[in-house]
Amino acid sequence: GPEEVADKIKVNQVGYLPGGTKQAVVPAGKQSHFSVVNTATNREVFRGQLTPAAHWGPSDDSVHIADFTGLKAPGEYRLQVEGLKASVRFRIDSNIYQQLNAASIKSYYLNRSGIELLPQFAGEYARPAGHPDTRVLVHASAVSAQRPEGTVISSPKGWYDAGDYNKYIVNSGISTYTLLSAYEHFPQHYRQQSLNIPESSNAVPDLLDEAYWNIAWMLTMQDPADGGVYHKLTNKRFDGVIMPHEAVEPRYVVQKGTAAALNFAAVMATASRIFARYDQQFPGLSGEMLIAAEKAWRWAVANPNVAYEQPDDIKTGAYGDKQFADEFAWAAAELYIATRNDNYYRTFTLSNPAIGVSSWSDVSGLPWISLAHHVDNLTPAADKNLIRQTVMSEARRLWSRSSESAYRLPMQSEDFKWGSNSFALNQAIMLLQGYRLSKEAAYLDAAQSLLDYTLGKNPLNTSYVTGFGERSPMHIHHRPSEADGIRAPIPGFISGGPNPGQQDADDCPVPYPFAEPAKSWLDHWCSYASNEIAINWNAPLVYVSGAIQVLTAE
Ligand code: 9MR
Repeated sequence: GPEEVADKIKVNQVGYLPGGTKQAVVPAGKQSHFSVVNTATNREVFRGQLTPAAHWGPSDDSVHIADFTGLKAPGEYRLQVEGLKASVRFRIDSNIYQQLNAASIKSYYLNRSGIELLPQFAGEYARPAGHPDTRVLVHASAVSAQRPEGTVISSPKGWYDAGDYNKYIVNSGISTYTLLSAYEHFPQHYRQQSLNIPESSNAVPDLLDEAYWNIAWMLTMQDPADGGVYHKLTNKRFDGVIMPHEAVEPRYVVQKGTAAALNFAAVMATASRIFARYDQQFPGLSGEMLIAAEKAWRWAVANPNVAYEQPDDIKTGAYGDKQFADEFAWAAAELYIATRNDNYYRTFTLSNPAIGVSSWSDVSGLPWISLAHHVDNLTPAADKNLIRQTVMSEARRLWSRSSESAYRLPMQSEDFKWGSNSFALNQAIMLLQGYRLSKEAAYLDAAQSLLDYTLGKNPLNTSYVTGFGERSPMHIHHRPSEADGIRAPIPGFISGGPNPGQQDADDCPVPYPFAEPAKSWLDHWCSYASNEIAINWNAPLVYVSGAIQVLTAE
């Protein structure tokens, strides 16, 4: 209940790596010390001093930090402070994020469109295929000379975007890219991972097989006649609470746009360089992706300002970004890395690109992440110091916010928007780039603190990932999880998280228990504004859980 969270000790409910930083949050009180107790022996194994209490704006509460980084022995523990109830149990284990990382990727398989989920892969979440999308209508907003009204195209596969059953190119951009970058940055880790998906027996890493399921769909969203890319494939209205195979409303591709073309170009350019080494398994694919990327780029250059305008008869998600400078910079950078053509680098720098923490509408961090990863292999045209310094300055900005905060988080009240957990994890991605460039532990520690936050070290004492942690979401806004008759939601999904906008309040039969930015969350099916799941929110969970697992062990 609402009042029961304030006096709780908050920990990462999944647990910690032996070599990683380990922090808990303790409500402000008279005590100055904490202890950690092994649950098997009931013995105290660690004792430490609490930091002085400090106030955190986003939750309007005062807390101490308990740091037990010095405890490295694997085992199961609780953290205790005199006068308070002990924390939930947590583990220290050298593989602690492996299962989380795998489940966060497996959730994409479980959200696939156009395929039956077989029991051998999906277990109790097996279900018939939904949305073949082999007969999709070209909407009036998308007609062209070659594809007049009434034209039917085939656009199968892809992932459902979120708790709804539609497929959106703009949001596929950052989502697919983030998964591809996880692989590009940590290939060894992902080559060893088995997700038990239908493609697991091929010689391609499962993460790439999973990404390809969506990339294959994205490729069909390009009009071969002109290279333009449709904004989305959608119903006219959101479906009710039904399973995918029961949702049979007509499907449409809607309006080509600049954001769609550039997201498409960036993803295809990134994918073309990654799939190049799997030419045997995917003959010709890498080259095909690069051609598609450049065609989409040329369409965007010729149509630099086509914003998505939701047609009157279409009521589903808009993803209606109107600023394209960041998408141009991103696509140019990915095309530059893929082709080594300096013209793309010049186009990138000419836009004087800023850096920021990315989201579906602001992708300004992504080109810098890619350039920093490839910095030692770029052509002489690239300003390598600028690339390093730009990423480091953004990581430093986040680190300094984190170090000043009572919860040790860069998150400010204004970061608690729709999908706030993805803002937290995208901050972690940027901090991890700072660590990868500098090897200064402070950046890795700050990223760990954000992962801890999403897994329970937060004002609501809740792990936001389904199936992980002692207290986790049970009623996510996700049609299959709600309609399947199974009590537990599909595992491995991160809830959008606290959102003081509460845009769904009128659609909810119960009020949100709290209004504070970091506490404005409702674990109810009705809460699409705080408790939905989405491919762009899970992707940074994949990246961060995998990266911290790998980098801490090194
Ligand atoms: O993540 C999107 C958020 O930034 C917007 O404020 C919100 C309202 O337009 O839409 C969110 O995206 C939703 C999309 O439009 C449809 N599928 C579910 C997405 C997550 O709620």
